[in-house]
Amino acid sequence: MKEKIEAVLAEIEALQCKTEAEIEEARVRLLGKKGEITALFEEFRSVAPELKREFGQKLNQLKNAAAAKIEAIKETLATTSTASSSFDATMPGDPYLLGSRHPVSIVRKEIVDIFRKFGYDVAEGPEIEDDWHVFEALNFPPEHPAREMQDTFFISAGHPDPILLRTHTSSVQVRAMEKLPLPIRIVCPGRVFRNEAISARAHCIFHQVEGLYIDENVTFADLKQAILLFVREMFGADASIRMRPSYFPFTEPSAEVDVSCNICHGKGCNICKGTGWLEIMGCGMVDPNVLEASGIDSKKYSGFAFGMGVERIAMLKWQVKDLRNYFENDLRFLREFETVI
Ligand code: 2U9
Repeated sequence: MKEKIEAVLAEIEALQCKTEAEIEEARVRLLGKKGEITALFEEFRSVAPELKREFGQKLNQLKNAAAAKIEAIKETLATTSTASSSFDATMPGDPYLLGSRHPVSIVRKEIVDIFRKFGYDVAEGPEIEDDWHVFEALNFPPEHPAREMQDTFFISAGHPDPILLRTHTSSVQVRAMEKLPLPIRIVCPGRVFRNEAISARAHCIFHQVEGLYIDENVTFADLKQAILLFVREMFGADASIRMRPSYFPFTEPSAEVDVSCNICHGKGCNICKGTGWLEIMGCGMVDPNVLEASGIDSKKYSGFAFGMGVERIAMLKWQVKDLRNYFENDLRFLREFETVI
């Protein structure tokens, strides 16, 4: 019996289990009803009375050693398996860092959506253009300063048909007039390029939304009403407009449009420089020369056009004083628009 007890003791000492199932199997093998230690207790009954005390003690030690070893293995397994599967499906997930729309994109979309609601289609065109679509078809006289190198980026200057970066999206409207059936009612959002020194108030790249409506009997009254409706959608139902006479080669008559200052409501503040008005866009009736240049009969058709700088509208909306913020992609600036998606 002594040898058997020593053999089981050695087995307990060498015992290793990797899974819960292996632990249970070892427990049943050693301590179960038909287990090795239980069998030794059966055998203990027939041990000579003078040896019972010695073997009784040894058997109890063996049983305790087996139970303690099994308990220790269970504990080790529990801690290591907790570490390896620390995944808790009930914990809140890691937040996704969503990007946000750029403020210029937010305002451009707002402007375009308003005109789409009024029934305008959206038209886009190339940023790299030719002289005809940017200047000639838009009634720019040959000596106009915009045609000079210091105002326009030329890709091939001095060429008989120079290639240049568009200085306004009006070239998209020219392309539309050349190919679309009348009536035309479009808005043209896009990036434009002007050879300007970069400062808080000017940049060599900016964004415009221009619009064009050509049909029979389109009048200045239609233009005024379209702009008033747009301004009320964009700046609030209590906004009003005023128009000041202006000049553009492509429109006649032409006007600059001011909106009532939505900060001081006409009282005068430092945003509107005490005037109560903010300049937001230019507009006018399409010059008959421009209609004719694209093959539209100016006796039968008339039209209005308007144009605005998206960064300027965004500056007014959020009172951003320095235009350069819109181009530098500084995350501290862009994150201020995260909730505006
Ligand atoms: C065609 C005919 C006429 C588009 C127009 C303006 C007035 C205008 C400026 C506002 C600020 C440009 O971004 S800005 O510098 N635009 O004042 N644009 S009328 O007139 C057109 C366009 C296309 C065929």
